[in-house]
Amino acid sequence: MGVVNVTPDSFSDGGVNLDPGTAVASARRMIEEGAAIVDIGGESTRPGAEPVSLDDELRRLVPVLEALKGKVAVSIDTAKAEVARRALTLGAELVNDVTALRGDHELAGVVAESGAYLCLMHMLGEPRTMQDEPRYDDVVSEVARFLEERLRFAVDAGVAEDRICLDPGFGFGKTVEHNFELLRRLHEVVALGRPVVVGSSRKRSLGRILGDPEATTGPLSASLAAAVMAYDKGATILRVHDVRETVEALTVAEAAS
Ligand code: HH2
Repeated sequence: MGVVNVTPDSFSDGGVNLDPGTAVASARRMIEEGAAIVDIGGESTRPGAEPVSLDDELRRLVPVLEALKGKVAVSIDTAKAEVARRALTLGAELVNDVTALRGDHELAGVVAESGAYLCLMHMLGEPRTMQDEPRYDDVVSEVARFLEERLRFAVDAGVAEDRICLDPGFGFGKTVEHNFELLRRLHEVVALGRPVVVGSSRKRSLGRILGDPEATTGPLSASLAAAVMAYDKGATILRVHDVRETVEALTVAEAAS
């Protein structure tokens, strides 16, 4: 899954794809490089990010979705039912909701009615405050229990279970140690029986484990190592900014497994 953030402020590619033409070209390039789907977002969820209005999110996304319609498999990265509704009419196939249907009470119905795929992600708190001393007794079992509960919620709301994938939410209300514990024990999330998505690409924990306590991003080399580890531990969808390099790394990992 390639990442295209149509935002001025995303943590690693803010501004790069804010122009619709550039975003469309990036999405097409990622598919050529081997992505199966491109995740398009109009609101940053980086630590400390302020929410974006519905109008602003639609203004950023609609021209990009219109240009990609019917040409590229698209996932829409939003927590807003209205954005998802518009994206689905413009051909999006998957709704990627970092709030796991807790943000907008209408979103579950929109996904259920459309028959789209759905990604449910774990986040402790909300982006503005999520990195303020996150605490867990056991991060992996708490994340797994949360995802199991949100999976039940989505199914009860009418989303077909076989359309749902789960994401432990690397970097969303987690310390460096929490993130690596989740990667180490990813099989406990895989055991829930749904495809698992991991989005560790360029995240700050990768820069911090390399020794920079103030890092806000991680380098490509670390992102590739994390992607290969996640793949080896059972992840089926890797959400990444650097598609070509990740496809190459995963091809080697697959050949050796
Ligand atoms: N990470 C980000 C955004 N959406 N969705 C899922 N399912 N999993 C993730 O790990 C995930 C996500 C944050 O990364 P990015 O989109 O590059 O940055 P920003 O939120 O600053 O736009």
